[in-house]
Amino acid sequence: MTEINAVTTLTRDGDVAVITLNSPPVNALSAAVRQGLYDGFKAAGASDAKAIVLICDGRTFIAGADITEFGAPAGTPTASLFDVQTMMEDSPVPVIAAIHGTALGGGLEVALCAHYRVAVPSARLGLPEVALGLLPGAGGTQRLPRVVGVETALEMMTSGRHVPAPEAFKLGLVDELAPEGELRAAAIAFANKCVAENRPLVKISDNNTKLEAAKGHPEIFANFRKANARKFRGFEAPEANIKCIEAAVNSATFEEGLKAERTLFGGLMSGVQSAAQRYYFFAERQANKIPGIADDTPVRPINKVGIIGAGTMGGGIAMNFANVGIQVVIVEQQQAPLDKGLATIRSNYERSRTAKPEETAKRVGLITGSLSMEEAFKDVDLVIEAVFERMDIKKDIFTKLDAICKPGAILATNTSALNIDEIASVTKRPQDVIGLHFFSPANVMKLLEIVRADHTADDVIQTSMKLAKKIGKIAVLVGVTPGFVGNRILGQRQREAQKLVLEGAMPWDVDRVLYDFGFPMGPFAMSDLAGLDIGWVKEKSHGETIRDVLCEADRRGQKTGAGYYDYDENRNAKPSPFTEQVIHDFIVKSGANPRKISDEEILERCIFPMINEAVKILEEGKAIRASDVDVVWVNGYGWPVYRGGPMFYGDLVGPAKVLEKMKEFEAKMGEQFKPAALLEKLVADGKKFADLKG
Ligand code: 3H9
Repeated sequence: MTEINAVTTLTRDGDVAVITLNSPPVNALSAAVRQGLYDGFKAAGASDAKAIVLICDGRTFIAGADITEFGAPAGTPTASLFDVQTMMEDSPVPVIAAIHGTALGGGLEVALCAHYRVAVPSARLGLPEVALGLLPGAGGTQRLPRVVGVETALEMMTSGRHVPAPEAFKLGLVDELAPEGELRAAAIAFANKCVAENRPLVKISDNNTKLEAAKGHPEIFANFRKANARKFRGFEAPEANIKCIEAAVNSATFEEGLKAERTLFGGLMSGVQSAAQRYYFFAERQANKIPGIADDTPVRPINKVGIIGAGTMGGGIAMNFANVGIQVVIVEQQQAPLDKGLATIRSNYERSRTAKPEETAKRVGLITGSLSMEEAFKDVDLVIEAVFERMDIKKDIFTKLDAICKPGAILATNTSALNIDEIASVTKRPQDVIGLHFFSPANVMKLLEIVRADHTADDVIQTSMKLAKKIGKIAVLVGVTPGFVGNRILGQRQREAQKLVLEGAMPWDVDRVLYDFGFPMGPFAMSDLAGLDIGWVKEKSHGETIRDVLCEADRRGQKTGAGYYDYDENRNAKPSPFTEQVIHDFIVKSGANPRKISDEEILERCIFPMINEAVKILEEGKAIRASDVDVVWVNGYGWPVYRGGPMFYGDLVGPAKVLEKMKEFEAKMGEQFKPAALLEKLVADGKKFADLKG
């Protein structure tokens, strides 16, 4: 064995040279990996090997460029990725990439420069750069469509999808599927076969057949753009990816296409969106790290979960566990709501069709119902309570759970607002009590706020964090505070949206500004969708708020064809003269004059108090770090990922500007805008929001 460098070795198996990378955690293309590859291929090429296999140790093939190097000052000059790729493509002997785990981004771009690819069935291949606000910048945009065709390349590159190896095999991206666990032997055997059969040295860049098919058909691109306009709204990277494939089709040579790719890649790389999306990639991973709780903290086994409440929330939560093979028992007080809840779960599964019918049946079978907590919960490892937001009801439930559940069972509440310390206080085991705040619909939404109460044990937190990952959630650990992190910040935006309307902005003005900022919809459109009558009681309604008047007029949102907006039969919204009149009357009644409010003011009034509130949350230690706030808002509240999150955006605007505006608003409109003391300090110290820790 020859050690090429710290992360690369070269070995020999008969006529085949084997280059092995070992650069944990994901064999990303760091400077050392690139240099190792370059020197490894050079050494293998200089030997008498008749073929070369590139394989990786550890959990995965190369998972892409090393994102931590992006934007960092260049170190000692090393071989570039292009040098490595040229060396591979021009090798006089066949080069075979042996793929397990994931071949992503630059990793797949390297593999595409091998003459052949062998993969195990569990491997996944893709060009996910779009998720980082980028495009494949090492020839991937030019090579992929040459292999899989233009339409498939468009879909793969703009979705960033990780394609399973069996599908990649059908697409021609993989030449042979190797038995699981036998990749090295299979790749070497494949290499020997190439030699024995004198197989051609396939150079993808030379083959234009699939591009020719798309030449003269600009409608392929036009249709694709049109079909995905909603999905791509606001993002720069999907369009740049599409342009690269257009360049592949329309350029006279491979090199010309490559040049277009370079230019577009450079544009994205220096832009704000990619910076935000790359920041967010690490923010999400950072959220898993809990200071003071080591990653190897033991977890409690969770094999059976109990849920109280078969409503929309309880049912959605149950599906998460059944989806990963965990048994669930749901308890309700009455048979009818229990039956209804279980039927809804069944129909949700049938409608979603995410799994094969037999798998769906298995999942449905894992969820049972009961009318007795005593019966159902005596052997559960975790109970999640998802009933009305009333403290007396929750206390009653937790008193019972304390008596019923086995020692060591985790007792969780899905409350979105109530004080979990108070709930825990009725039990003799507050160390086992935690908040698991799912977002609706709980089987779809990714975010999970895990709420640490005063006495919650470390292993209960660790178990919850690991369990969240297992069920596909993105978990953020937060502290007990009204509304926790997400809703507490949301409260600021909602309050300002309402106030703006009472000063003269129309609901559709506020919605438009927030929609243009990148939110999927504004607060008033959202209210109409959810139903204006949520929490509204007819008997107690006396026209005291705009909502009261709208509900009294039977304008209860989309479901009644009218709310803040008027809706046509296809639920298309139109500004409503009725609502406008209601608002006008309210303003006149208050003795004020409606004023013209600029889009800039709408945005700043909605967003800056959110940033200020986030700083208060960090000041109070209710979130661990600034980036956790961003993870909550991107995942749970539709903050556009290309703006990083409220904290990242705050840094873009500048803490000093946020402070200045909050002071200005405070002077004009009072206390609600009082800047957080920590915001004042942050500005005085010349620091950034990103520096804040809770
Ligand atoms: C690119 O390739 C551009 C090219 O076109 C070239 C242009 C010239 N770099 O996610 P995990 C770390 S762009 C550096 O928890 P999993 C990650 O931060 C790149 N670090 O594991 C974490 O560190 P820590 C295109 C990376 O098993 C650890 O690895 N490629 C990178 O759930 C484990 O990660 C991508 O976009 C990286 N590229 O998922 C793929 N990737 O332990 C991005 C990961 O300190 N990566 N890390 O927190 C992924 O999608 C997932 O990490 C992967 C594993 C599926 C690979």
